[in-house]
Amino acid sequence: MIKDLAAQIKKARSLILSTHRQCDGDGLGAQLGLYHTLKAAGKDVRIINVDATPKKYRFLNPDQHIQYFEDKADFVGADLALIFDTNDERLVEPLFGEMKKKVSQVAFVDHHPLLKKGPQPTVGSWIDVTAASTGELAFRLIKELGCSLNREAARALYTSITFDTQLYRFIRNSPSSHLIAAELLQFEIGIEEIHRHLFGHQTVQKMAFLAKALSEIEYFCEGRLAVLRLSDHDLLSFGLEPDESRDVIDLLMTIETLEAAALFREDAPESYKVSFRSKGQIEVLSAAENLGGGGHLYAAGAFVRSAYAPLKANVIKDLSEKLSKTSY
Ligand SMILES: [Mn+2]
Repeated sequence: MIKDLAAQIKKARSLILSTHRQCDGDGLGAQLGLYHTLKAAGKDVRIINVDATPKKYRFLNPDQHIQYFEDKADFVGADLALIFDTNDERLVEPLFGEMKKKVSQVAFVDHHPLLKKGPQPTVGSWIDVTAASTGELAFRLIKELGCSLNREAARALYTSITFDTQLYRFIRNSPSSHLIAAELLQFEIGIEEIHRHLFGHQTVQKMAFLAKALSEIEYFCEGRLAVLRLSDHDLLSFGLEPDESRDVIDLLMTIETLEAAALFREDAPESYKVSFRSKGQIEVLSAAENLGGGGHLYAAGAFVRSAYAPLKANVIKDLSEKLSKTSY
């Protein structure tokens, strides 16, 4: 619970903040938001992430504040570690294993449902699935601690909330995202610039990549299901990093007839990041869990080692069965 967690943070002499690998704007903004407030309050706090920050977040100066876990010999423990935007320790490996050895307490701060098949969060974690973003949780934690916000923290938290709600489209029927954003705006954080960094920075190469990728969408279930494969060869040949394919599935979901979509991003030969989205008629979390992943009810994913054809057939079968049980 939040009160217990705030007490742990107050008690800790040293803290580490982290997030899942291939971080996104939510986990990154939440950890930077808490980092800047705790630092200003004089705490010994470090951010250690599993891998590099995608370049579109450069405006938050991540490399000035974040250490990247490369070598376990260099890893210095702490009293408390907080891991944002996941409660699945597998997404924090190999850092998580070192934390278990060298950090007295590791807690997740997250808004994803607990996995039905998979590891459970550590004792003392704070999971609230009603929050539309992890930034919202970080904001509430800062308030609970009685710390004061500053401009850098406000920019990071605004990034988190705006990214995960996709410009306030997915707010889980709660005014919280807007109310918090309104408070953050008092710091003159340059929101239009942030929106541009998050949603308006497509490159010419990205557009060329999209033109090719979108021509390869396959439709099933009378246009209610779309499936798309992005090959690592295509990403590389257009000079893109994997993070730049993150918004492709959201683009698919703007197709009016669609109820659900699956995106297969090939990270290496026969190794896929599968992403699922649904507009709400069917849940897609169980489809991700069947592949050893997790996520939210209507937005989920998994890392899978498999050849493409059987993986795709399996996913289409699963999703079309779910869709067949719903009405148009
Ligand atoms: Mn999130």
